[in-house]
Amino acid sequence: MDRRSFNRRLVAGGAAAATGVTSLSIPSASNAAPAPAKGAPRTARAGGRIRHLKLYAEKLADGQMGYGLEKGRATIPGPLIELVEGDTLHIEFENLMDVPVSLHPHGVDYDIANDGTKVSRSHVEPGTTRTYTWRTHIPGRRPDGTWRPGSAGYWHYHDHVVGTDHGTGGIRKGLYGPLVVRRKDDILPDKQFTIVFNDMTINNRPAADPPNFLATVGDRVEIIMITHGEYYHTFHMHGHRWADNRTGLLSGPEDVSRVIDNKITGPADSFGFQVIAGEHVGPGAWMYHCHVQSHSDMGMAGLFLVAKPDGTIPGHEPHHPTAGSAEGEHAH
Ligand SMILES: [Cu+2]
Repeated sequence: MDRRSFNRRLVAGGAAAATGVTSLSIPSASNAAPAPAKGAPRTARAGGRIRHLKLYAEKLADGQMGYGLEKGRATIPGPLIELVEGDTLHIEFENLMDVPVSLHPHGVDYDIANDGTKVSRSHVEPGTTRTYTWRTHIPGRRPDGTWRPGSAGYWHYHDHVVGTDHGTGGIRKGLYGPLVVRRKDDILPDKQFTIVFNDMTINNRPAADPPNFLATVGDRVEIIMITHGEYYHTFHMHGHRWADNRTGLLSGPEDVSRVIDNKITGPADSFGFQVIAGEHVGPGAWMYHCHVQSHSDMGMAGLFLVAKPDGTIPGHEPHHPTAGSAEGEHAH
């Protein structure tokens, strides 16, 4: 069992219960509007909350590095941080490592003192703590009449100081994580999985043991896809398609967003989407992989396991012990 990434969502819930910190990892508890009509998907509440989170950076037993919500429980990728437009997040960030580290977000609003870089002296020395503040805003019209976009999107955060002033060493070793900002009334998923193409790995895992993700037919599954490192990749998923726009969903029959099942993605790109697991295609062990052929041949491939309601997956036997643990750990 890979304890680094075991059941991240439950760990997040436990941390919230123990410290009084609002969990950011469970949308049903923290970001959902009041219960929807029977059968309708849950949607995001209104933003505007002030939220607090404790986050640690630490070295992992195998020499990699990770972010975690509790000491000794860092994961790669780091914890899912989820906000609604209008929210402000204060992150009390503690460096448990013996080298300086930082937290640098994409997509949200931060002033220069919260940039998370050495250039702006906003990094964190070993053994010390710093509070980073991220803000978000709703869309609206500027005084000059032009349209100002909101903060909503599938974003990410990462270290910007380990190894070089660009955090090249920290990112390579696993200091990155997903950041989702919802818009009020956005549809919330049942399950969320983060897939990071980092150099030639998926989530810094060895090629022989890539992450598999488990869902049940009919689940509304959200994929958060991030790329880091040196290479360009193409993210492809078998049997499922999404819209190439902010939410990955079509808003209706007039929405002209292109529907795709393959997307080119380069370093620091991020996108996300929701699918209904097995819709039109049924259960199965559906591959997902980089579609650069040599990359998939070198192991940049995993499984989106869509089970029948009885828990079985046609044609798939999770007999391999490592694959079995991988399926369990992300099945939150
Ligand atoms: Cu690739």
